[in-house]
Amino acid sequence: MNYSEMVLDRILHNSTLQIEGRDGMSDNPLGTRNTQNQGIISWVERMAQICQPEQVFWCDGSVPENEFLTRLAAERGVLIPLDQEKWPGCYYHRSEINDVARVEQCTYICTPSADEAGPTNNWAAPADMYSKLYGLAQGAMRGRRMYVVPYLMGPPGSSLAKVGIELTDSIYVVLSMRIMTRMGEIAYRQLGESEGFNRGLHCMLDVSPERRYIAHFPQDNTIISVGSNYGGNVLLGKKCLSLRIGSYLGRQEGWMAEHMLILGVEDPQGEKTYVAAAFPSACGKTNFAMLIPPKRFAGWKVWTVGDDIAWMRPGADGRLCAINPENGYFGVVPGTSYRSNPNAMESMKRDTIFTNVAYASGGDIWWEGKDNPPPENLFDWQGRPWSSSSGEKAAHPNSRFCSPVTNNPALDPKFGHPEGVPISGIIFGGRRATVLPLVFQAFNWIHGVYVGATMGSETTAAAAGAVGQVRRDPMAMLPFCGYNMGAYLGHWLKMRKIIKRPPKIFHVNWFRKDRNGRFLWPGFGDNMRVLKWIIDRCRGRVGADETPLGWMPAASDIDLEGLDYDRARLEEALGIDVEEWKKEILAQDELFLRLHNDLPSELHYQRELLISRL
Ligand code: OXD
Ligand code: MN
Repeated sequence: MNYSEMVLDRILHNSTLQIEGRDGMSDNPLGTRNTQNQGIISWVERMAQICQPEQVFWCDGSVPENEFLTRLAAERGVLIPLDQEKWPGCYYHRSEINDVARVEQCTYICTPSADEAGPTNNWAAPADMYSKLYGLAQGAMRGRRMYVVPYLMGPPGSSLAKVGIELTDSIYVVLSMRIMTRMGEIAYRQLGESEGFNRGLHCMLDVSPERRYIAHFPQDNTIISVGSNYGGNVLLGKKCLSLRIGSYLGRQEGWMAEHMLILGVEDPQGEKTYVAAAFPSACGKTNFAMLIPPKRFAGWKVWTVGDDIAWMRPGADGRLCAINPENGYFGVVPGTSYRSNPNAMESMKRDTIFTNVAYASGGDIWWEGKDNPPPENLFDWQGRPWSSSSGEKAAHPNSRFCSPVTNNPALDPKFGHPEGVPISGIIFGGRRATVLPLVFQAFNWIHGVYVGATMGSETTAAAAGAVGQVRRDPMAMLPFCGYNMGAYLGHWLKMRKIIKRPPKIFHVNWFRKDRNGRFLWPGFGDNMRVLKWIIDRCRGRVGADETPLGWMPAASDIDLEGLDYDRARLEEALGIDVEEWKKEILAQDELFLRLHNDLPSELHYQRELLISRL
């Protein structure tokens, strides 16, 4: 008996509850129980006994169900239909003002010992957290529906795919999960009779930061999220299962769950090279994953496999193979335009849920950085009338679009392949105004692990808290690692032994600025020029200079044709300032001290080697 069951036994005694679903319309089968899996049935029953919903609604992910729930959400004001001519199938949602981003201070890893969660995670003892959260959930769905959402992360039939069941009292969550995951029968089929599914319970409660917990129980493959309705906290397939629980399972089962986009670069001869890239939240993963090459690269094409999460394991040929477990994009909206990311604009043109952008009467929407100026009669994300003189942003900086991947014109044809795509390169990158050059390549896998582990980035609006401060974010996984970060880095080192043909590892920084605060590199589509060098390195087609940081291109190695840009700025973007680097290495102390007990010694050696090279 695990901690969850012990706590449940204490709370529930012998109470029973009918869990057959109904939708209130006797001739309509929507909502009725749709699985025979005894593990699911008995767990749902126990959760319903705790939450005491008026009704249990078993979701099947079908079109009629989606229409029914969308109608209901619109009737209740959870979704506002947009102008259906202009935005077919699109809806607008406003969150509570206090519930607009992931909350790392409310996110817990509940392992039997604090050591297993490690010094970078909030920890609570599983029995204590179960008691607290089942206590909060008790009777929390009285007078409400409990939706049972079966979902599959990953392509059906993939050995990497995982099944989750999310119980939620939020229609917004159900409708978003239908976009973000493969929802319904497909999940039951993958699971069969097995009880090996992730158990996720979500209760909105009163959406108060006082009662907000996102708790993970890796040993039980269980997640409980209460008091929020914001995507990253409540779409449990995403950060909670795919990264926190996923990283824990990956270590046990010999694979990797990473905060990485996956893209394929096709050259004019049709040769395709796949890379995965880890950037912290809101640092341009979606833009990079959907990059449109500049005119100079006519005949080249970038294909998107994923924009946020990669699950990877060695394939039959010894290369690392990656799948995107998700089925949708939950991307940051402000700054997105036909100039910055046409494929994202195409992706959100239809069947999209927008959250916390600005709303114009008549059913239009707007955000800072959109191609057109703000329409008349605009209301900000809080519903207040807005004009350009308001002095505040109309759209929340972390406002989001939630769109099906199939809307993306550049979706890679291998997106749904169960075996995934072979990864030739891994790219790490942060948002750094100084120090970090535009691009360099690690000398080998272990050096690459050090480069990823010591990655730093300026904080963004994707998480609640101060914006713009440099924090160490190993592999962009600081908020998402479901166990001890030191052990996680050890897992990366171990993977080297089971990947016969490991990808090359790179670091990029699109955000370096000059003395006047201007970006040194144009970014966006022109990142293709750097990507081309990376691909050529992966394929052993181009030389590089050996520098203290790793292999680097000379400024003349980056193709600048067709770009109105001074090569001297590229030289500055590629520059290594030894004094700045000494400070950078000292700044890594914070991480090294924090992880000291569990940090693999290889990373200490790598740091020494870097010092000796400077
Ligand atoms: C995201 C995040 O939403 O990283 O992808 O916060
Ligand atoms: Mn992310």
